[in-house]
Amino acid sequence: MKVLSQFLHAAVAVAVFTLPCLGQAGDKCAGVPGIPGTPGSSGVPGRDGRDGMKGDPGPPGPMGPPNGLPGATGRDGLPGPPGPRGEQGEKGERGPEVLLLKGMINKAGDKIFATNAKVVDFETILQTCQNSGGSVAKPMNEKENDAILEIVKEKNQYAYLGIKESPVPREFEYLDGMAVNYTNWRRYEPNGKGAENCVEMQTDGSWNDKKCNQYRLTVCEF
Ligand SMILES: *[C@@H]1O[C@H](CO)[C@@H](O)[C@H](O)[C@H]1NC(C)=O
Ligand SMILES: [Ca+2]
Repeated sequence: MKVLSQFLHAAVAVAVFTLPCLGQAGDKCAGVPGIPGTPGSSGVPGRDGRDGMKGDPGPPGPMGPPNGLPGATGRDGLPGPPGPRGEQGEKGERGPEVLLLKGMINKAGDKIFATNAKVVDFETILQTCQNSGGSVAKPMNEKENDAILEIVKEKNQYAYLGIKESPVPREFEYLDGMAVNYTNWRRYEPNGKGAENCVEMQTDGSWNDKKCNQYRLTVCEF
């Protein structure tokens, strides 16, 4: 290659120097050097080479988020079979009719709490209490909470209270819209964030926000 190129240079040089003078009519025969030509344009790019070697593994990725929150509580199971019949109590005064016969009554201050032992959804409890001339039991202090709790424990059934979630999630109010002045939430409750609009009392007296379509003990106040 190198030899060939040198040979070509040499050949061109020789050709230039040995060109015969073609001048006519006595012109001096002295060649003028020509202008250098313009460079040629680049050729098309070459093809890609073969794949290189596999690289090292990358650094570990960032840490993922902490474990997910626990899922929602499932629906309540079916109610258990009725317990054995208790002993007959003393005969009481005549009370609100619907509730008196099979029911149980408790007193706190000047409030009377009563149940008809029916386990139904919130809407039915609301209707039953209104039709009896009362309203759904709503404990407004510890003494009233304890009075309702006695009934709840006696029947061994959670009861809905006369408290509902306000339009502002996590804030609860009495059914007439008044702000609650006493609460007894269970630990981590209320946790429904707008999805559990009713409130149940559990068998230890603590409260839990709960959907309104469960079956709970009817307890009214008068
Ligand atoms: C809340 O108000 C009611 C009636 O106004 C009252 O009977 C009750 O004791 C109050 N509760 C507390 C915890 O102050
Ligand atoms: Ca809840």
